[in-house]
Amino acid sequence: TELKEKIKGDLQQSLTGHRYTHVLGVAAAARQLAVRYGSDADKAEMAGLLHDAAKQKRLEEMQALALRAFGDSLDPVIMQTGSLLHGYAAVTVAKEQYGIDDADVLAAIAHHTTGAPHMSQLEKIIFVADYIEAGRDFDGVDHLRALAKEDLDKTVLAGYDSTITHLLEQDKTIFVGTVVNRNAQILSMG
Ligand code: DGI
Ligand code: FE
Ligand code: FE
Ligand code: FE
Repeated sequence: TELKEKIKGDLQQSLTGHRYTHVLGVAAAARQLAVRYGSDADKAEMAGLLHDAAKQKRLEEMQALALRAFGDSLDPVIMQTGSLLHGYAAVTVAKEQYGIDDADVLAAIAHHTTGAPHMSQLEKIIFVADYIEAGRDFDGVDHLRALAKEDLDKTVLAGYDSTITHLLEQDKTIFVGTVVNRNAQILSMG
């Protein structure tokens, strides 16, 4: 928890006030979800704190960070898009600045934006906490918050749907991997 205080201090310096508040909200929501679903609350809080640690870096810096953790294994679309890349870049921040080596924590950080085909419970918790943290205010957030108390998998699916619906409404491109991951989530739910 000494490490957590150090991380919070650093994030308060490197993030805007708005983003720092969001990160604390995700850490708190993740801890609550972990308790509810029987996951490790300390790992959930740590992943929540660090998930957006690279969000406000320049694209070139995100690319250099992500390259150190993932080499050339990342989809080129992710590599060229800061909004999709910042979680992968944050993995290197977690490893190199804070010595985090827990594979599940690092995967939860990496996959928080677009999800992944077969997410662990911790990955799902961070994916969901990013939507439902107390500071979020978008159409449908109350539905997601209520669903998150009932069924984590249904909330993951509803999260994908919320993002894709938002992108459709804004005439934004949809990363194909997001759709692939949503399909995998549906299939995993039988
Ligand atoms: O970092 P946050 O704002 O807390 O949230 P996030 O990491 O879940 O999402 C970051 C941004 O990425 C958000 O504006 C939505 C966008 N995004 C998520 N999935 C996709 C996407 N953008 C595109 N173009 N395609 C996607 O599939
Ligand atoms: Fe993010
Ligand atoms: Fe998200
Ligand atoms: Fe976030």
